[in-house]
Amino acid sequence: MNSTLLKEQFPILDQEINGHRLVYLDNAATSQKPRAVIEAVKRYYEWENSNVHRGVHTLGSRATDAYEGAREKVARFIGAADTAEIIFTRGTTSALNLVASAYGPSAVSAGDEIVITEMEHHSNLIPWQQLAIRTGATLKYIPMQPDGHIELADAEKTITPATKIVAMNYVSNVLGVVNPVKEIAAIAHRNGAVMVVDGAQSTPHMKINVQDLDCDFYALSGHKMCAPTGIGVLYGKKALLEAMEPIEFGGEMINDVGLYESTWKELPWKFEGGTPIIAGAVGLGAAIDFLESIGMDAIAAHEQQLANYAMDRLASIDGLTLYGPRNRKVGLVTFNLDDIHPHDVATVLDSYGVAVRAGHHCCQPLMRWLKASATARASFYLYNTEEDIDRLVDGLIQTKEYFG
Ligand code: 7TS
Repeated sequence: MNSTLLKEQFPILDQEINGHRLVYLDNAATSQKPRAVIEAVKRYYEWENSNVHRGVHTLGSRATDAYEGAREKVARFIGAADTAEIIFTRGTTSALNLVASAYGPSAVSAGDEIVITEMEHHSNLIPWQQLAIRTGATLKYIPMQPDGHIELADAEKTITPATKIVAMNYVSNVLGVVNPVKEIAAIAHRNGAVMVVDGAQSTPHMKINVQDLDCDFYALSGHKMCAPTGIGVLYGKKALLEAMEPIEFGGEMINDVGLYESTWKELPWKFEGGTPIIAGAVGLGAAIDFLESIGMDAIAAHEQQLANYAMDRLASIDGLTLYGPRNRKVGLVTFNLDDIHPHDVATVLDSYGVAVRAGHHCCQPLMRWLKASATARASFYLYNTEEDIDRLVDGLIQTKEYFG
């Protein structure tokens, strides 16, 4: 894998910011888009655009084929057994909310337990908090080790026969830790609970097989994996999705509408009310083709190498605090520099053309756990190089000098 050559496929990276070549290290927030994806969306609008599942005209079938073709690609990409298990959503947030709203109330009642962790992104925390408040269920947290990883023994202790739902991110967007979701799914199942995996930060960076993980639900966002914004996926096991009622009613999700009662389409369309995100799905399909042409294992290996290089180089900076486990599997590092506010760090880095994110990263409970009000984060992707990390390190040294 040649990241320098790959970079050339991302037009946005070929620019200067504040007089310096752009180094984009905010991939956990959103990734950049390769020409292949931009072209696929353009071609869709120039050649195929129409509404889906309704027109008998030629464009109607082209758009439907493109949309349903993207669903097939997603199903294959994440190892789903059936395209009926792939529901297009706006992203991870709406996918997780769909599970909490459509599955939650039927599965959880007063006295039951929902188990999550303190490292969850707000999108995988608030929906369960709300479900607990509304149903009278208890929200429980699997304890984290001092470096942020989870021990299976703690999961065993926290998950009990009263647990109905276990929800967890596969990869933390702050700690960069890879959670043992397959093993925790097995613990959940032994206790009669379902396992919901937030795959926002895992799907872009490693090979995913939902059947191997044996999770019941899996959520992902297209925009973090080279696809456009506004498209995501909820995977759910067919039997669970079949038993769930839709939460959005309207066009396209119905079978028959009467004055007082209606019936729904079969899966997956009963959860896709209204005109869907057709161009987004087409872009996601193109992003999957692009990622597969490079190979998810190659991407994972490249990122692991970058992350460990970054951890080593950052550790050499005096006054820099690194968060999360030392040994990295995914390309993401979170830190603070002396007592300089991370927003100031990010602002000075931007003046050198280096884009990182600063803030609470939508993980306020985790920030409290880390005893930090905010952190800076550099997150890598397939087009990043060791030279990009050198630029980050140089920028941090300048930042230190700037703040004396
Ligand atoms: N879950 C995790 C673990 C995430 O990192 C994010 C977004 C989401 C869920 C929500 O995804 P969305 O596509 O629905 O917004 N994380 C970040 C981030 O770390 N910086 O910006 C967005």
